[in-house]
Amino acid sequence: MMPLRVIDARFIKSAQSIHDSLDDTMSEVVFLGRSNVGKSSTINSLTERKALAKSSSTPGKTQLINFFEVKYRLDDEDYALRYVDLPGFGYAKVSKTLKEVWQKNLVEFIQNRISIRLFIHLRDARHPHALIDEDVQKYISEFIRPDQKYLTVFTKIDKLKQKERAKLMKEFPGAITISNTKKSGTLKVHQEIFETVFGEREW
Ligand SMILES: Nc1nc2c(ncn2[C@@H]2O[C@H](COP(=O)(O)OP(=O)(O)OP(=O)(O)O)[C@@H](O)[C@H]2O)c(=O)[nH]1
Ligand SMILES: [Mg+2]
Repeated sequence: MMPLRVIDARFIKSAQSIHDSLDDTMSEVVFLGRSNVGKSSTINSLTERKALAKSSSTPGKTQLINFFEVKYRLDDEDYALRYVDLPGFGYAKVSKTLKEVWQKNLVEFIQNRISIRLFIHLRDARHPHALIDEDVQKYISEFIRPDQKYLTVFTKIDKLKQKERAKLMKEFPGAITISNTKKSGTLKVHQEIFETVFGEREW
């Protein structure tokens, strides 16, 4: 069997809200998480591009809803979907309601966008119990549809020692861990994306 791979990835459009977004005819995978957690870097790792999505060490780099069209190839067949890079939610140390910390436009987008099939919630491997992330997970669980899936991906796993990694994975068995600096973990994320959108496979 030929391996699953991305054969094409391109930026299509930035939108301010659901109202000026692309038509909703193609399946979408959204990347959401705290500012600076590595959403844009993860999109670059997955697509093997250095700067498809703009990343920066200064939090708040991504301000708009950014759409990318991504083409996968598996066994000589091509499959198209979209990645959506979202602005991060804030740095609140104490948990607040989502509406307070995140823009209304984003809440509207993630709750009402028909074409979303997968929510990839990126979380910092060093702070797995951040209140804001626990709130986001709970919040998504309140409106997630039967045709949608939720996935936790821990970023910056390179910052953890082996023992800490093992502990994290034991505690979050359904989660995937990645490093955008070491380029590890991306295949598993691709397989989750592919299965969610195009159906289950034997890998
Ligand atoms: N060590 C390490 N650093 C990472 C990893 N992923 C991202 N970074 C760094 O974290 C910083 C933020 O990355 P971005 O991809 O811009 O984060 P973002 O979530 O898109 O941020 P906003 O757009 O501001 O919400 C950059 O300096 C990246 O180089 C990782 O897996 N490991
Ligand atoms: Mg970003």
